Amino acid sequence: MKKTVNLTAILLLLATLLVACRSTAVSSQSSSESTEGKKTITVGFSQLGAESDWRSTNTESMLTALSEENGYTLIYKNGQQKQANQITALRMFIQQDVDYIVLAPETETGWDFVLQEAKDAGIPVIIVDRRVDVTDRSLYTCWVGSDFELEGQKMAAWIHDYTTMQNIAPEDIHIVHIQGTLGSTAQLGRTRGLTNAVREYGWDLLAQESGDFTEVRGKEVMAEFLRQYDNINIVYCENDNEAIGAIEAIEAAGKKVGSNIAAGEIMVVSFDGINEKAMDYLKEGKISCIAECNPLHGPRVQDLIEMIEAGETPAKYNYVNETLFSSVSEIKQVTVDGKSYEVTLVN
Ligand code: GZL
Ligand code: ZN
Repeated sequence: MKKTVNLTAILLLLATLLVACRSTAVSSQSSSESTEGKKTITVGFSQLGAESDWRSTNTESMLTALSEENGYTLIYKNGQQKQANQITALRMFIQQDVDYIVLAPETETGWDFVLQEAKDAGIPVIIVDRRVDVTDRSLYTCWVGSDFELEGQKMAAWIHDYTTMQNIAPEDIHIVHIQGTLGSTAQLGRTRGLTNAVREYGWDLLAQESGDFTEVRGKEVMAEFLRQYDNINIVYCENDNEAIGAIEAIEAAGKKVGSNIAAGEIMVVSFDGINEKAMDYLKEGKISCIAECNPLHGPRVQDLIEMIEAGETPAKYNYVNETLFSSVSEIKQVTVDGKSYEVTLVN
């Protein structure tokens, strides 16, 4: 009898162990299950940096949308403005076999290899904000962001309409151009918008230099331009942080910013419309026009992931609609390639 008891005991012990390890397996499975028992989606998000107000608002939007309560496990990595750091982060996400990779790329080129590794690992990649320039576009599932060239074209159209209204001859428009991070889609598009207009209208483009989307560099570059040129009457800044820095340099040089070019004011235009100080400057007329660049991509990325989860195929390129902000009440809309765009008056 003793033998049988042992055998039964052993069988009982084995069964208990089996259930235990199965439940561990289940619980480890459930560790990726949120409290409501729904499977959480693990996302690796590589953000390019923290160079501007736009960027921090964008990061906040992404982290709020891809939150635990929304059913996500988010691994967030900030690249500190270095592509190498972003590539390292993507390799880590692949190692951890995340469900999705979301990439906000610093510049357009240099992504082919690491995105191929993600594809080989069967991990869908969503690009957000700036674009990647890869030979094989199947390396990413989709992109969401702004039409940066349209932003530039709308701004150039606004400058043309405004200066025409002020009866300023094209050859008397002397522009300095503070560019964004060279090679980023935002810089490439906004620069194309201006340089095409310079060629089309015959404006005098005095100089171009990157301010890297930061206030410090915007101020340094503007101070340099003021030392080189005494006839600047328009400053085309590729984001608000640069514009704030440029205005500091202009006022430090004893000059006045404003839209009254004929009276010798220097007209500043910019992009983003996030930074509170820049929006105040817009109301005061220190900045004459800001092309909106909407950073709230969190909910948009969440929608894209949920579409993919539901087995649907999202559009490859998902553009956000944006406006022009201006305090110059006479210009209520601008036309680009025959299409008209409302101007949102801010005062
Ligand atoms: C545009 C974004 C740019 C912003 C800048 O979508 O990539 O980068 O315009 C930011 O403010 O630094
Ligand atoms: Zn002149």
